[in-house]
Formats: sequence, structure tokens, C-alpha cells
Amino acid sequence: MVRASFPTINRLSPELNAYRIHIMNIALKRVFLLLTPLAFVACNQIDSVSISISAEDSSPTPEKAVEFVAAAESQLEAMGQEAELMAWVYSNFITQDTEKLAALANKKFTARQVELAVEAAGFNDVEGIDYDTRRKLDMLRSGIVMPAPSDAAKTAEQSEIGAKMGGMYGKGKYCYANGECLELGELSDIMAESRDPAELLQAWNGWRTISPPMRDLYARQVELANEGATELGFSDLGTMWRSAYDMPPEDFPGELDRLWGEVKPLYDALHCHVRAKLGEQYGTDLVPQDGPIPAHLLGNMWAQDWSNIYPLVAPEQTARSYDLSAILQEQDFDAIKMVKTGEAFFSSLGFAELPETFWERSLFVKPQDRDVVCHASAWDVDEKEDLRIKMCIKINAEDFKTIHHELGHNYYQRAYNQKSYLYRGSANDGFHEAVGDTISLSITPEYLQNIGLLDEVPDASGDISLLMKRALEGIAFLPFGLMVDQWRWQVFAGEADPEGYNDLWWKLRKKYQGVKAPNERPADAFDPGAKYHIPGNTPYTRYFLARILQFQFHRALCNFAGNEGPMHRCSIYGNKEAGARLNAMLKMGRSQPWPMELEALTGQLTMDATAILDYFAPLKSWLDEQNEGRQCGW
Ligand code: X8Z
Ligand code: ZN
Repeated sequence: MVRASFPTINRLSPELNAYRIHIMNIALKRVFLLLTPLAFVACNQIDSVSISISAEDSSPTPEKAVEFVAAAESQLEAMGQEAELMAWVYSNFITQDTEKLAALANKKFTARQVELAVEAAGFNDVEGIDYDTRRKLDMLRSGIVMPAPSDAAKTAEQSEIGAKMGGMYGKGKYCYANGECLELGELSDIMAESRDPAELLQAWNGWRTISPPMRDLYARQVELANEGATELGFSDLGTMWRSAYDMPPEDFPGELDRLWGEVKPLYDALHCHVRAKLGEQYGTDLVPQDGPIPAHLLGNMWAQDWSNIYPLVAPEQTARSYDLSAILQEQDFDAIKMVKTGEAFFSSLGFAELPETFWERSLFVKPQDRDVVCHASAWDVDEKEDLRIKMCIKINAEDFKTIHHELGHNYYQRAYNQKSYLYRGSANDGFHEAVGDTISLSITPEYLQNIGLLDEVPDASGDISLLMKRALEGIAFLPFGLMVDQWRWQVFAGEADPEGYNDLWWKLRKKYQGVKAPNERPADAFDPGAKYHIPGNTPYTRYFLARILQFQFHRALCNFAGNEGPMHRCSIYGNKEAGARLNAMLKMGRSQPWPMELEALTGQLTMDATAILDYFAPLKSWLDEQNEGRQCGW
């Protein structure tokens, strides 16, 4: 039986109701998809949960399913905390020893996850299992990001590879001929600030020297993970990842294509304008006006966020804009003050303050004396109140936004911590990434004036400048957010061998982003490895989804807040009604299929690009005017 706890916020048309039931049915049925009979996997040295139902068990019943899930949840919770603490220590102190310890804890946890996934499949044919238990059995089976083969030695090997690549990325440095060695943060500053193509090129190539040694490790990791996924009944790891969206995995790429198709004209218009401006800056020999843009000229190490080249592409005639980085620096903000400002935003919406331990245990500033993983992350170590962020904060607008992003994760984690273990997560992984980004959209000039950071709010003639800045972050990001996993899915499906990894990467960079490598790539290049989420094994489609969702969330919250002006001027700061609506969705965790949770906040059952398109509509008209007479496309 479906446990029908439909939200009552919105009245639905009969069509929407029918669609909702359809979605529910898909969610219930999908557990039966793709399953092949599974062999019983013997337990390794890890203690088993008390209820062990396998395919060999002759009498799995709905009652045993309930017991099995409860026992699995409590064991995973205990083991997960251990692995999480190890991972925390490792990424805060990268040494040979912590690498080993993190790999060991991860191995134990993954092995148990895999065993439970296999045991969960023993209930596939059992009828009469209640909705939540069925949903959780499905999560146990398909929710492992990096499944390992059941062979203990292979599980260990896989965990070691993961820890090793994480360390290689975290410790990565490039040493110039004069002996000066720079880390990612410093190389990124060059990418952001320099306008000297030679200097940019050297920093760009320099960072990519860290990744060739990862290529064979990565290839082996893929091999092992695919073996693990196959044992669990999936054709490969890509199919397993695509199974986490409350719809048949084969339908998910079509959803992405649909969304990309909706936003592509806006991206194309931005690309065209930016390419023309870069041509003016650097000359059309370096930036040919009919081809992809060289990737080192876009202000970011991966050309995923172009906001740092705003001064090069800014609208000339419109009202003056403001420079948030300069304001933060002038007002003597330090890392803590930036995080406190982010916290205050959430407090203004009615969220409880962060616990004392957050301030004691988080890492806010890059330590000088050791290697750490600087890539920003949010943690919930005990799944209750031990919230933390880990970030090497710089005093600039980009990190101010990232702080809100990370805090969004923390507030989400705290909102669902009352749920049972398997329901502690976001509706789909894009939701988790979208919460803080939604709040960032409320960092408007009015808000900055409200908190004393801006004296004067630019009038409406400055809107194009504002929108341009936002587009250089959010619209420029979209094709990158999409292509990373397009690459990975093809690699997982065996469509490229290690020698072909890099060519495939650049083929997709060109296809989606219209960017190209600034020079010939060395034969051993492994440029995907120079992006954190590849060695870190973090799925990336979530960020594409988040870009779409954050505007849907923002639109809904602004409506609750009674906003009547344009969406780009709306800030929900201080609005308790909007905060309560947001929290109501966050509290649901993963307990319901994501369309239900999306509906609870927005009244919509589908991810939809109209919010982002409406938001940027004035900029699109402006770009179209600018691009008149230009040859667009690549
Ligand atoms: O990795 C992140 C966050 C942590 S979940 C800082 N982001 C992606 C990236 O940096 O590539 C946020 C935007 C996209
Ligand atoms: Zn995130």
C-alpha cells in the first residue's frame, strides 16, 4: 500500500493528480527493474546484522523485511560515523597514515553496504512489503556511489585507490622553473586575476600536471566499481547512478536533454557575447570568432564559472555595479565573519543557530603547516548536531557564495536528522546542492544594503549588470554541470579506454561548453583528474540539476514572501513564512519521491527551466541585441 502523505499546500488539477499517482507507481515499481538473481555473498570479518536474509533464505517475509531494514539502518549508522570521522581526519591532515586509516574504514563500510545490498535483493519477490520498507530496500540496493566487488581483496584495493587519488588531488602542486610551487588556490587566483595569456596558460597547464599519474588508477577504479555494480544487478556503474532519481534509469538522460534544450539558447547567447569580448581583449587570433573559446581565458581553472571576467564583458552603458569582493575586503571581513553573515541569513528565516561545536570543529582557513583537501564541503559527523564545514576561505564574493552553499547542506542535514537513517538525505542529490544556492540568489543589492554592506542600491538601469554577473556564474556553469557525468557515464559504459579518456573529455567540453584546450594535450594527459569530483568520485549531474532547481525554489519562496517585483531583485531575507516553507521540504529528507517533495515547495511535479529563463529574460534580450550581426556558435 502506498503511504499517501500528500502535501496539502497546493490544490492540484486532475491532470496533476494523475501524474502524481503515475510518479508514485514508478517509484514503487522501480525496485523491480534491472534485477538479476544475486548470489549470496559471504560475510567478511565485519559483524553481521542480526537479521540476515539472503537469496538463499527460503522464507523471506514482509515481517523479516522490516526487521532486516531496521537492523541494517542501525549498523550502517554506526559504521558510517566511524568512516566519516576517519575521512574528516584524513582530509584535514593528509598523511600516509591517515590515508591508510581512511581507506580501511571505507573498505569496511563499503563491504558491509554491498552485503546489505545483496541481502536486500533477497526480498525482491516478497509481496505485501509496506511502502517505506520497500523504498528502503531499494535504497540499500542502489544507493552506493562506489560499489565494490564482493571479493575482499578487490574491495580493499578499491578503497586504497580512492584514498590515494583524493590525496593526490589534495596535495597537488605545480612548481615553476624558478622553484616556486603553487597550490590550486594560488593557481586559481592567477586564473581569476591575470589578463596575460602566457601566464594564464602556464597556470592552466601547471595544474594539469597533477593528474596524469591518476589515469591508470582511475581506470582500475572504474573496472572494480563496474564489477561491483554488475554484481548488484546493474549493467554498469552509470546505470546504477542513474537509478537514484525515482524514475527508470533509462528515462533520466532524456530529462537532462529536455532541461538542457530549454536553457541552451540562453547559454549560446552568453557564449557568443563573451567570445566577442574576449576577441576584443586578446585578439581574434587567440579567440577565433567562429570556434570554441580557449579554456584558459574564462577566469576559472575549469572554465565552469566565468564571473571573474565580468570586467571584460560587462555592459558598458548600464548603471554602475558594485564589487562585493572589494566591499568584503574593505569592511575587514575575515573567514569567520563571512560564515557568521551566512548563518545570520538562515537565522533570519527562522532556522536555529549553528551549534557551538560547528565553530570549534570546522576548518575555515587553509592551514600553513600541512596538506588538507581545500575543496569546500559540509559535514554532519554524528548525523545529529555535529555539523561542520571544511573550506579554505578567501575573502571574496565567490567564497561568500560558496559559504551559503555549504551552510545550505548543513541546514538540510539538520532538518532531516529526525528521520530514520536511510531517509536522511535530500529528495534527489540536486536538491542538496540547490538549497544554499537558492539562498545566494537572495544576496541582492537590497539585502546588502539591509545588512550595511552597500550604501546605495543601484536603480533598475543596473539590472543588466546584475544579471550578467549572475549569468557568468549560473548560466556559464550549466553545460559543465552536464558534461562531467556525460563523460563519466561513457567511461563507465566502456565507450572509451584509458588512452581515449582525454580526447573524449575534450570532445564533450567542445560539444556542451563550446570551449577547447588552449594547446595540444600531452599523450598522457588526464585532464578530468584535475577536477576534484573525478578523483573524489562525487557524481556531478547533481550540480546541473541544482542550477535548475535553485531558480524554481527561489521563485516559489519569493511568492510565499509576497514579492511582486522581478525575481532578480527578490530577497527572502527575514521572511519567516518562506523559511518555514523551505524547512518543511528539507525536513522530509528522502522519505518521498522527489516530485512529491518538489511539489510540496513549488506546486510543481517536474524540474522545469522556466524559472531560470524568466529570471534572465531581460539579459537574454540584451544579449540578443549585442549579438546582432555576430556569428554565434562553434
Ligand atoms: O563542489 C561543489 C561544492 C561542494 S558540494 C563546493 N560545487 C561544484 C564545484 O565546485 O565544481 C559547487 C558548484 C559546483
Ligand atoms: Zn555542495
